[in-house]
Amino acid sequence: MSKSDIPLLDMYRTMLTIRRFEERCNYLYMQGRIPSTLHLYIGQEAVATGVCARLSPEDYALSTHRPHGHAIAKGVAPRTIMAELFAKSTGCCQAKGGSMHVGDVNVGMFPAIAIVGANIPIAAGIALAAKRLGTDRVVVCFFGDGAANEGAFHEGMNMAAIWDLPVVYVCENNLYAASTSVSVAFKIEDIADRAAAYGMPGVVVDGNDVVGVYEVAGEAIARARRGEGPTLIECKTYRLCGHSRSDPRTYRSKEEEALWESQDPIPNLGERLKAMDLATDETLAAIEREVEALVDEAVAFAEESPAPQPTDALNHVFYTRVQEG
Ligand SMILES: Cc1ncc(C[n+]2csc(CCOP(=O)(O)OP(=O)(O)O)c2C)c(N)n1
Ligand SMILES: [Mg+2]
Repeated sequence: MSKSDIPLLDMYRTMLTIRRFEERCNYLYMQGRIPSTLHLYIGQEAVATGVCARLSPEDYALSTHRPHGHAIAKGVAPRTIMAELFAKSTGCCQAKGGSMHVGDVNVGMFPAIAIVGANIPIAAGIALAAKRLGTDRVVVCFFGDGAANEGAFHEGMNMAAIWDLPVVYVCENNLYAASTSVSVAFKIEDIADRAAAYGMPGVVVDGNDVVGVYEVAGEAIARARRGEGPTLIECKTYRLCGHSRSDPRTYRSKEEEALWESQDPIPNLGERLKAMDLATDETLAAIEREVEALVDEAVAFAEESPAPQPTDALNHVFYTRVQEG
């Protein structure tokens, strides 16, 4: 790889934006300023970033109960995500979604789906529509290790395979489904092995290495775009935070957490950028300031935005097709 081939600085900025955005969300949540719940993506930023860096705004992405990182990487404006978390009318779902449903179809980010595994067959359906409409759009479907043990995984993967649909399935194996370890939920080492059962390629990649993710995703997306069908990518990663708002994390050891903290994808990429002479400490500090300002602005926008009106409650909820003739 040559230095100019991969948008490393852009990906560093995106990863840092996701991290700082979510750290602020956590702080605001603890202050009681964000209603509902919060599942943070801290530690997994390299996955969303490396994959979405390969997508165009016309391509689609689907997410889960842990969607902020995917949404930011796919191009949803952080200020509209923050406003959504604050339940304001300027939110990306106009306050009807909240944390677990953020999205913006204008940039190809479907409102996230919090039913574990449910987005897998839906992604196949969207890919079928993209194919039948004659577009070259690709659909990326992010889900966790827990979703790979849902029936919807089998149905969606099989359908995508038999119809050679332009979809890339990205399983973020962060070693836990809430408090359940993959060691008790799977008899196999690699979830990607299941791809063989559907007749599609299965690839394992270090999900904390944004460059590795970018390369693997690039191949899978190009394959889907050529009409050659789906791929299952398993990204081995770790969430450096609790499952959701109140998680004492008693199901995992401090030693395990420390090991993964040493593999934090963001400082690791920072060091790599410096070693490659693509950045200095000052470059990285400037990106840090830029990101902090962006998050400050997102919070100010959310705070200043109006709450929805009671009369908005039924807007955009029902679709009525008027019969002609
Ligand atoms: C069908 C279904 N069952 C249970 C839940 C409750 N639930 C929410 S997140 C979660 C764990 C999901 O684990 P995983 O798929 O590995 O994603 P991660 O939380 O690790 O990102 C569960 C069981 C749900 N949302 N949907
Ligand atoms: Mg998981």
